[in-house]
Amino acid sequence: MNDVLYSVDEAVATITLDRPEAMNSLTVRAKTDLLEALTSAAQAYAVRAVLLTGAGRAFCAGQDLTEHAANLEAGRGLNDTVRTHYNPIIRAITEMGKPVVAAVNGVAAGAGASLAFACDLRIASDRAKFTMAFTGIGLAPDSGASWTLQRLVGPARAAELLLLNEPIDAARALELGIVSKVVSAEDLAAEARALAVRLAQGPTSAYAATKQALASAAGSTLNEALELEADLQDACAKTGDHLNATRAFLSKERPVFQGR
Ligand code: T3D
Repeated sequence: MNDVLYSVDEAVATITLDRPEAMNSLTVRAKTDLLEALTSAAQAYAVRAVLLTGAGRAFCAGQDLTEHAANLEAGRGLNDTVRTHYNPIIRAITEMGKPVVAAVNGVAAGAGASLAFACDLRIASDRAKFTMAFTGIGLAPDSGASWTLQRLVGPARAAELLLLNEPIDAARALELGIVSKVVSAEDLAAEARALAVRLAQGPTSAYAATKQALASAAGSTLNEALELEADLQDACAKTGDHLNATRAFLSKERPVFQGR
């Protein structure tokens, strides 16, 4: 991997977008690296949580517009890059049976904002900024922003953010519910890591089931949600983590989750 750093420690896979000179914007190579890193994290048994962040002063400025302009000028258009690259990345995050935390260290623009929205939890530095950017260059939302953003902030706010493309700072993002916590830039790495480590020590199977239930319920009827919850709960109830945690509760001890 050239444009993404990948490391695993304490069952947390940290994925760092690493093109700080171009605000971690996404070239084909960066997107390929990102998908490879996410796939590795999803498949590695030893990984139980993922932390996604950016190197330097940006989280991710979305599509690399230098590469994009070259494609346009050469008449290659979008080359179906959304289906080929962005959609698999978003699915890798949302379908991964492990929690994914975005540590939004700086600006998140366009597909960079979409990446953060696709994560399960978002913690931001006080220097973070979100700008939807798409309409600013005559494009419509991609990488799931039309779906995720309105679930985070409601349809009216999502329309406002996507149509007007006005940047919002970290404090406003917290107010709108886009991020769950804002910390100082100096504290972000440690705070986000502590959150990811906490999740990595949790009931991984139950987290996977929770992600699946939430994703499904967003487009299902109450009866469908009740049915899926029953199936997922049945599966969770058969895990060693559930048995051990129940025993620990009755013994007034802290549960130790093995993730299965
Ligand atoms: O074909 C397809 O794949 C379609 C898919 C599209 C998905 C999308 O993501 S569309 C949205 C693309 N992104 C944008 O439109 C954002 C463009 N960038 C900005 O609006 C601003 O740069 C930021 C708000 C992100 C940051 O502003 P600021 O003032 O903090 O920094 P800056 O001075 O504008 O940028 C710093 C450098 O990063 C600068 O390079 P330089 O002049 O120092 O050499 C700038 O050109 C570069 N940069 C920033 N964003 C991008 C970028 N270079 C390439 N691509 C970028 N997206």
